[in-house]
Formats: sequence, structure tokens, C-alpha cells
Amino acid sequence: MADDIFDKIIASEIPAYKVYEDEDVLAFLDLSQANPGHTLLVPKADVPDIFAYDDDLAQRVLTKIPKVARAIKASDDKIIGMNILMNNGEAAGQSVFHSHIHLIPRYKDDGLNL
Ligand code: DGP
Repeated sequence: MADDIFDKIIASEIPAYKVYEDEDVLAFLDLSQANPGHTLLVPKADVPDIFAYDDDLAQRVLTKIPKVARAIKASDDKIIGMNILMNNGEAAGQSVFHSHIHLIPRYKDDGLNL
């Protein structure tokens, strides 16, 4: 039984547009697109934030960032950059307490101010 909203997406109990999936992670489009292609990379393990990662989880999750970034970039030739960030804790702006990494594509003159 899935607990939080990202567990439900991982379990396909609620829909999301999937960008990448393997045994350790799922990447899907953020509901609230800061820019087109804004993606969340989420560990399938239900860890709340970076402070809960051990070395093994870090290896299985964080090493996937470049692969997912390349897949997003390859999907749109207008993407010329990407912000990659993670909010950890309410004080840092985290709102879903199942850890996730934001990959936010950047476009020429997009005016996005993160
Ligand atoms: P953060 O503030 O770093 O915890 O970001 C949480 C993000 O999760 C926020 O950008 C919106 C996204 N989000 C919340 N609920 C859903 C959902 O049900 N589906 C999808 N695809 N994204 C969601």
C-alpha cells in the first residue's frame, strides 16, 4: 500500500508522465512545470530527504542524474541548459517528503528565476 503521493505514482496508482525508470528510481514530469520538461527523479525507496541516504542509496540514485538529464535534453533541441536542485526539509522549500531531485530545463531567454 502506497503511503505518499510519489509512492502512489511509483505504484502506478495515480498517473504521471514517465521519463525514465529502472529498479531504483522513477523520473516523471513535475505537475507544476517551472519550464517545459521539468522532471522529478525519485528513489523508489521511501526516503524523506538527502539526510536519510546511505552510501548505497546515494550510489543507486544520484548516479542516475546525468542519464536522466541527457534523456530530457535529447527530447527537445531547444534545451540549452538545466538546473538540477533538491529541496531538503521544509525550511528549504520541500513540500513532498519523499526525496526527489528537480531537473529543470533551460531555454534561451526563458526568464526563469529560481
Ligand atoms: P518540492 O517543493 O521540492 O518538495 O517539490 C515537490 C514537487 O512535486 C512540486 O514541484 C510539485 C510536484 N508534485 C506534487 N504532487 C505531484 C503529483 O501528484 N504529480 C506530479 N507529477 N508532481 C507532483
